[in-house]
Amino acid sequence: MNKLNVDEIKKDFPILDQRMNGHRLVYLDNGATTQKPIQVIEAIFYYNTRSHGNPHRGAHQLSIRATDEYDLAKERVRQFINAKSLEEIIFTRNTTESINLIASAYGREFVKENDEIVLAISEHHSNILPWQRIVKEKKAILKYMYLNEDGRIDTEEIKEKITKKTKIVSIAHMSNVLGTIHPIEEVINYAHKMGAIVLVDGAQSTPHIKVDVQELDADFYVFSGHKMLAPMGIGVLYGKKEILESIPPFLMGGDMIEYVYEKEATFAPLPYKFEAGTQNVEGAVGLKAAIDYLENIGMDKIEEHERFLVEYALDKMLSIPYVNVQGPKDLNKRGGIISFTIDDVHPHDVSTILDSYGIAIRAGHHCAQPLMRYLKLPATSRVSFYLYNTKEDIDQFIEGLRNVRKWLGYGS
Ligand code: C6P
Repeated sequence: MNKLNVDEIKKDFPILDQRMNGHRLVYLDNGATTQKPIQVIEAIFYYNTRSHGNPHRGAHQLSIRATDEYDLAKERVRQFINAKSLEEIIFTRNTTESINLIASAYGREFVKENDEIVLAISEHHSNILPWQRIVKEKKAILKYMYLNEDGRIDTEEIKEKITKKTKIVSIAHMSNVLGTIHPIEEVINYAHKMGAIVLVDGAQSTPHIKVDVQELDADFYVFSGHKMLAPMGIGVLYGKKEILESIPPFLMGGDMIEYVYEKEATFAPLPYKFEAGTQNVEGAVGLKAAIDYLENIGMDKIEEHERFLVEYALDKMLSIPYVNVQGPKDLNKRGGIISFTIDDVHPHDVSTILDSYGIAIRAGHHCAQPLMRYLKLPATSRVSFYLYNTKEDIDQFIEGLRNVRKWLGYGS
């Protein structure tokens, strides 16, 4: 088997080579954001020292170089998710902005009174609040697909909630809390049969598994660069060309116009119509370098490595009697995120105690309060893995975990 050489990979990430609170740093908060390899840091440095200018706006060499870098990055993203054309790739700030763009622009244009919008109960607030607003504005109806005992959405729930009244289904490919990989192929097929369009929130999936938007037949697919080794402030909205063409612009301003008159304007073709204002070129350059890095290693190998880490961590965690793991136990139905609680200890304390052992994890409601309420949990602790994590990282985490209750004065 062609395994990842994680020791070599780790050398590319300068931030990981440090001690934290007197311990070897173990970074297990990749669901929140990921670290950058030197290749990404250098690509941004070279761009800033050789090619920086305002793209699409100047005839001078630096503007031309910036335009070329921006367009090259977009082409790289197109290949990465196998979109049909460049017109279907829009750069945004992040997943949140991509979803807001669709909810506002598509929602305002096409959602009518009594139309239904269907989400999963496990959605991140970024995939709830924009829909709540449009539903209020349009007097439409918001419905949720609930999870079964295993933390998944099953076929009955899909068929019960998605109906001929459904206009839009918006669902995460992978839950940021439970790690559940939702059956989005089934959701997309069924929603299309019912005449609805589907937005897939790929914030937690795109960094970890191979995504092919044409094979999935998703109408919109969105993700953030900073969760896949790229800088913060660059995100992607993929949309089918014919749908993007049918919706009005979201933000109005420079670079998204064709002609502007005193009282009206015509707009630029796709994708520029949705990219008002000066673009984040260095973010795009960083995203391209991140994709180069990931594909050079191989998304299949990254997925396999994370599966190994999850299996190893789950096995150890499930053997500790006071640790309660949330979400699917079946490895085929989950990605590299594990949420858990420890008997008698608040998740924030778990996180603070682990930090004192050099281990970075996240605790809280993970911007998914409706899910927490549904699970009847105030909060969870969460570990989330990436390609640079090792078996040793998990061993250090488990050792820290075993100390949490002792720290607070419990016998074990
Ligand atoms: N989840 C987490 O720790 P932005 O902030 O726009 O890059 O991503 C928002 C977002 C949307 N959908 C899902 C499924 C997400 O996980 C996130 C970000 C982080 O879980 C920060 S709250």
